[in-house]
Amino acid sequence: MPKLMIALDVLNREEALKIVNEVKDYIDAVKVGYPLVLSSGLEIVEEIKKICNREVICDFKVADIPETNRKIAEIALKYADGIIVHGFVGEDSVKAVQEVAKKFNKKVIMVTEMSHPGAIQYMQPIANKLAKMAKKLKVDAIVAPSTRPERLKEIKDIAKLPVMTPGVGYQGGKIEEIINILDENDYVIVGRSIYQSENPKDVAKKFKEKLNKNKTK
Ligand code: 3DU
Repeated sequence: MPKLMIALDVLNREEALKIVNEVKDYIDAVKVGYPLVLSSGLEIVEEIKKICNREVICDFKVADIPETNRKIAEIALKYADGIIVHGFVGEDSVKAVQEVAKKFNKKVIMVTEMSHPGAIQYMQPIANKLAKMAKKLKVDAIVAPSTRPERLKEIKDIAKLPVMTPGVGYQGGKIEEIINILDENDYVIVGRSIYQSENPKDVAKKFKEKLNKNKTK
């Protein structure tokens, strides 16, 4: 059964911790990004881990020269279990982050094709190449879109790596349409559908059940 990762894109510490506390029994991992870290500080990662004892990944989509990437990774990976980087900046920039991650025994997750409509414009044409690069570099996982199941499958088939897939819920992706592509090493990322709901706990539970039941193979 694929894992459920909550994208915790809320803008204050109290709300973030309250949601983690509510959903902790139904999630396998937490993704934090600029919205929460810029408003609450990177220490929020430690606080989240204290509450739920789950993997926490920093979605910083790091996309700079190797030297700057290295500095960002050194800071983020003191706290987080993994960091998301962009692949389009080239192998050297990704490798710089991998070197830091190796030191801390943490994960590097590389974006191939994003899930929003605009990703078709510039990312999709190079995404299969990025998937090949991810495989070559042996990153720990890749990001690929659940809004386009056929692309998710193609990218996963090329990279042969675990996938963290965003787009389920608010962006239109459906678990039923991707479940047969995924396995127990993959993560389905859900943000707004959980944290903006009236009852995040119930919604997280429902997503978890869907991930468990929906496999039709
Ligand atoms: O659409 P949601 O609210 O379920 O959130 C999706 C999360 O995944 C959010 O943090 C966004 O920044 C991130 N993400 C994508 O949506 C698409 C990508 O290709 C990569 C990350």
